[in-house]
Amino acid sequence: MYILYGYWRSSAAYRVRIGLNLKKLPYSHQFVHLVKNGGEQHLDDYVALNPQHLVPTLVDTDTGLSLSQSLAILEYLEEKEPNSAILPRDIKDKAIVRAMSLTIACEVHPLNNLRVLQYLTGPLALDEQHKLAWIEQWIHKGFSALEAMLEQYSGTYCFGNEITLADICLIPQVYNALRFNLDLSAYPNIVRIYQHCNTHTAFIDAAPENQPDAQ
Ligand SMILES: N[C@@H](CCC(=O)N[C@@H](CS)C(=O)NCC(=O)O)C(=O)O
Repeated sequence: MYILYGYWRSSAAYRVRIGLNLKKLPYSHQFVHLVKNGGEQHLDDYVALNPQHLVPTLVDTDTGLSLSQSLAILEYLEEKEPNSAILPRDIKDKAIVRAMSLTIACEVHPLNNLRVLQYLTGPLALDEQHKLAWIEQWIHKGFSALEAMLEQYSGTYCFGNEITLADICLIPQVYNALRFNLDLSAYPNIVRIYQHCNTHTAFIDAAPENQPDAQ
């Protein structure tokens, strides 16, 4: 059994929800509200579990493991629960899928994380318009790079015709971009794959609006 500490709008928790759903692994939620009372990710009990002050954290009650970092969690699940694989077997294919995934998870997402935005608008006194310009800058940089990779490698999904870790990373990031009303017309492959993934129950059930803590 798994326990997922997450928040409905967290892209990184959204990734883990998709992975758990794809592998049909039952899990229970522990909600960590990232905004209320200055952010429950900073409460002592949660920091004891995850010293990074970030969601998600996955607890595996079978092994007693408590794990942070969505990509580490997804790779752990992939090795422990290999059904419905999210990484190709071929080492070159697997490396490409990881490169696509990291294009989102390392180059885009961290720059637009809540605490980064709070630092920009707090200590650095950026106004709302400049904050949005910052968000757009990093999403466009990452999506341009990914679109070129998709041109080369995509099929129905990011890599060929099977769902992989790359789709799991992409869909929450597109959700995030749409939240900020970004124009995605320059990325036809990204939009096509986003729309297609969102017809799949694993993605629909993981969507932020379908979470019990969604407001
Ligand atoms: N690289 C981490 C990122 C985790 C992360 O940034 N989580 C965000 C939500 S998507 C968070 O907890 N933010 C809280 C904050 O910024 O205070 C992962 O993939 O798990």
